[in-house]
Amino acid sequence: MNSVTSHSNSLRDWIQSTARAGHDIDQIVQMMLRAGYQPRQARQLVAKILNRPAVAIDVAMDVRNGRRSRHPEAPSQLAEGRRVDVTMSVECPTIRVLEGLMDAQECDELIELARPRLDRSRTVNSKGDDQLDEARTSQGMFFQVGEAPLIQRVEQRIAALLDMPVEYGEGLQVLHYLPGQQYEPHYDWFDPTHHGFKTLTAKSGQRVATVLIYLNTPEDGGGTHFPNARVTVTARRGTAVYFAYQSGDKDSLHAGLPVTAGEKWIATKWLRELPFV
Ligand code: PD2
Ligand code: ZN
Repeated sequence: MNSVTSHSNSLRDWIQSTARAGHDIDQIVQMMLRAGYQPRQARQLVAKILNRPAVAIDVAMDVRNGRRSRHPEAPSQLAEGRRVDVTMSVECPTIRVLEGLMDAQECDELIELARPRLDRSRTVNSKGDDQLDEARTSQGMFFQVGEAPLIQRVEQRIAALLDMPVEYGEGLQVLHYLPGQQYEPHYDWFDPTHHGFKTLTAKSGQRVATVLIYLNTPEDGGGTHFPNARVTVTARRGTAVYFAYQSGDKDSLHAGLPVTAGEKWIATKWLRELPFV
C-alpha cells in the first residue's frame, strides 16, 4: 500500500470494527505496525479512516510512548529549504555536528535580540528552584517559543531536521561567555534522584535531546567537550552540535570549555518527551 488514498475496503472495515470493539487508536496503530505498516503510514491511515486529525493521533501516541527525535544523518539534510551538512557523527553517545544550521546574518540578528535581555545564568537546583551557579559563569536569557519571526524560522528548521514538532522544544536559550567563563561538565537530562525532578518533568516529561548552536566563532577556546566520548566540537558560527540521550545516560556528559580569547555566544534548544507547556 503506497498512499492514504489507496487503502483497501477490507483495511477500512478492519480499522472501523476494531475501533468499535473498544481498541483505542494507539492499540490499532500498534497492531498495524506488527503487521508490517510503517509508523507514519499507519497513523495517517487510522486518522483518515476514523476521521481524526493526524496531529491529535501523533500527540496521543507520543503521550503514551514518549517522543524521541530522529537523529540527522550524513551527508546532509534539507530542513525547511535549507541544506544542513552533517559533518561528524558519533554513535555512543549520539552526537551530530550540523554545519550551516544558521547563516551569519541570522546569528548576528539573534545575538542582537538577546543582548539587551542578558542576565547572569541560573540553573535549577534539587528543589526545582532557580539558582545562581558557580559552575556556570556565563550570562543568559530565554526567548518564548515563536517569539520573533527569526526564532520561529530557527525552531521550524530544528523541528524539520529532527522530525519533532516545534511544540516539543523549550524556549531558545542564548548564553554569552567572556574569557575565563565556562560551563563545567554536566548532563542536560533531569536527575531522577533530585527532589525537584517530579515538578520539572510533570507536564512535559524528560529532556531527550539538545541542539546547541554557535552564534559566533570565539577567538580561542569555547568548544563543547564530551569527556566520556573523548570528543570536542569546535565552536564555529552557524554550526550546531546535536546530542540525544536518555534519563541516566552517563555517556552524554558534556561541558562548555573555557573561552580563552574573545567571546562566545550560543543558542540552546532542549527537546522534551512531550509538548512543552
Ligand atoms: O556553552 C556550551 O558550550 C555548553 C556546553 C554544555 C552549553 C550547555 N551545555 C548547555 O547550555 O546545556
Ligand atoms: Zn549542557
